[in-house]
Amino acid sequence: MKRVFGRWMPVVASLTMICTLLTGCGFEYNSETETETADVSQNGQFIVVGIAQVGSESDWRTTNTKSYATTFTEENGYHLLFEDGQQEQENQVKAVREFILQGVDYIVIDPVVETGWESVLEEARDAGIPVILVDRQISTDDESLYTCFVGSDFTLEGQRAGEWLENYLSDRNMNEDEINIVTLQGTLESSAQLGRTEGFAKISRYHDNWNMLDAKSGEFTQAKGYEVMAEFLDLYPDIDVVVCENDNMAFGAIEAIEDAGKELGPNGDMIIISFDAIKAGMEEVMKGNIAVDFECNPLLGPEVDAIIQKLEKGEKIGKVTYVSETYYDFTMDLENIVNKRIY
Ligand code: GZL
Repeated sequence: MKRVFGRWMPVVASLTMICTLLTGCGFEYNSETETETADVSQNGQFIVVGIAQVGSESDWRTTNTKSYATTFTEENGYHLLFEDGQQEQENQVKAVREFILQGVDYIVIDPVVETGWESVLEEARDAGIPVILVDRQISTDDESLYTCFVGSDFTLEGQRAGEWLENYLSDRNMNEDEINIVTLQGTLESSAQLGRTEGFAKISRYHDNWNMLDAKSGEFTQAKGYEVMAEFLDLYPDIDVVVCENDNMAFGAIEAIEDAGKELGPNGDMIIISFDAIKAGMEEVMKGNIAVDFECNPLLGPEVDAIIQKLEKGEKIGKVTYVSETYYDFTMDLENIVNKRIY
């Protein structure tokens, strides 16, 4: 489709303001991770990208949004239309329909939940607009509804967490002990929640002595995480392991556990296994409040930029790209890594 610079001015003016607000969110951004300046054609054409973001529920999300805001800039050859879905699928669907109406060049969606996307994605396909899924996936039999996915393998993250707990317990000759486990799940039916829960279950099912006492959604937020953990502490007097499917819920759980006068850590009453490994989460690992934190890479802006640049050149791209991730636990010296952490 033809990109006419003049057509975008009124939209760009207001959205540039939104992006400015976003980039003003006080994050220190490590310029090394900013994308290479894309080729901007001499006649001032830009690639117009519409992003339908999940919301602003967590620190991870803030960094993820910042990554898009600092990648899809005019100096990199883009105009960014950005919509915050406030964790509601209907808001994201509305945003995608808006992008279609405005004839953007690419639609980027981070689907808050996996189902309910077919009709709006058919509209985007009928309009000839490529859709790139980021971070979370959708469940559909029709793979023609999106061009590709780039993000984390959540099931692998959950599986690694289960394997870590196996090693932790065997190191302490606790393989036969009764281990009471509660789980603070993320937003139900999101691929991050489904994957992490499923991955951990792939391991826990081999351990009859792992008692999966309860699981409840903390919506990936700190406030809800506090609430759910306080409830679990009332219900279960002897919790050994708390699995938090993101750091913000872990922060809420830490508060609730401390308020209940319980000790965290390998020599305390219980340990926390968390996900995201944002800087603040790793600082809790250093304090011993989180035993292990599984990384989930939020810096997807440059990944999407690279995909778009390939598509612009007519190059073939893979359907699924998983970003590389690791984990950090209490046995590691994290000082240097944490100091260098940009988010
Ligand atoms: C994971 C992402 C999740 C994070 C949460 O990639 O979808 O959503 O783990 C965020 O912090 O809210």
